[in-house]
Amino acid sequence: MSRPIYVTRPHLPPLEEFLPYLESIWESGQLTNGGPMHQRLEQALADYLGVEHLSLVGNGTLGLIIALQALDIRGEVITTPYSFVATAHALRWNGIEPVFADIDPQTFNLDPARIEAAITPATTAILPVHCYGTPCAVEAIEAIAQRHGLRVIYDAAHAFGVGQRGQSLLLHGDLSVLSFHATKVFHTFEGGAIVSPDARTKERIEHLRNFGYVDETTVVSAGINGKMSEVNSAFGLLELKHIDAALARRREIDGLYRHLLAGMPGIRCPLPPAVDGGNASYFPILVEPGPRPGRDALYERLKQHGIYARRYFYPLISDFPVYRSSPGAARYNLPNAALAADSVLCLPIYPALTDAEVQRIVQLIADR
Ligand code: T4K
Repeated sequence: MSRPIYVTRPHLPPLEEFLPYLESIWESGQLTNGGPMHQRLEQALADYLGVEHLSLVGNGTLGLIIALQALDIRGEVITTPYSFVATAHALRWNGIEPVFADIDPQTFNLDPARIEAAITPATTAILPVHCYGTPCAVEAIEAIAQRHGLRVIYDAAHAFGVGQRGQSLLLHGDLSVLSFHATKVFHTFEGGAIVSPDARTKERIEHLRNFGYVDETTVVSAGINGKMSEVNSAFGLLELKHIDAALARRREIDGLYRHLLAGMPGIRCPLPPAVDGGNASYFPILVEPGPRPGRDALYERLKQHGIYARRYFYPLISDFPVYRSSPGAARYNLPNAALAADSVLCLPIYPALTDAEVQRIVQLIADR
């Protein structure tokens, strides 16, 4: 009986490698609130990602909530329906109305033309997602933002380590928010980070993530508990030692899938290969309509064989009852997103996945 294969499995280094970090935390007695592990991880991540100002947070969702607070975003924000539900939830938690615009079918990211068409006098910002780690049309989005005086916060939950023309993707927009959840390319069990353009914004974010405290007696904002603990930070430091090998293995798997799936009737690999700065965080395939069983039948078939692929992102965020009455949420307004939600299947991809397992998955797809 083969082991179950999930859409992802967290990378876990040998346990012995983590013990010295734990000993150090035990010795220091500092468990959270910006201790030495936290400080070291912030610096190490900023260096690794090629950014200057990075603030750790407890998870990506808190990161989005805090980022919106830091820029004092109100009113309406244009965002994508084709994402994990946390993207829109972060708006709602700030009392902001999400306005859904359609995606570009090539990239699964917000289509700049549809963003511009959705702007109203109440629009204050754009919240695009670098879906599956594919860069958004950053130049076009920034041009729109400038023309209309809007802020841009990138949900970069999938975009750890993604580069464009040798530069970090995280340098675009007013802020970028990463997720370090266990299912992500780089993880700290739970965690995330906000990348800021300057020291002042970073400082504001750091007050917000610590209840608004500046010092023992001064509170400057209605902040929240958005901190990362020392254990999570220490694990991040250890993970960073393994990240290049993990990314290399992901890219290998990405290449193997493409090779084995090439020319298979009814199956398309919609994204470019994860070379040139890609992080191979997901491996979406498009199951095209035709005589063979469709996407949902394939999803079920794989499940019967112990392979837990996922329909990221089905349903669309705009299809959930809490968002159905938001502006732009009707399916006729979002034809590309609706088609993607109904035809994409994300295949398992993670460093410990073996070539034989990839072959088995592809064989099951071929035999459907
Ligand atoms: N923005 C975007 C665009 C996002 O994708 C996300 C999160 C966020 C914002 C918010 O960031 P965080 O607040 O989460 O930091 C998962 C993750 O929970 C979620 O972080 C992620 N996006 C989303 C795309 O995927 P589920 O509901 O698919 O999780 P779950 O528990 O079904 O896990 C998927 C598979 O991973 C499981 O079948 C088995 C495997 N797994 C999972 C966990 C948690 C493991 O092997 N070990 C584990 O510990 O949402």
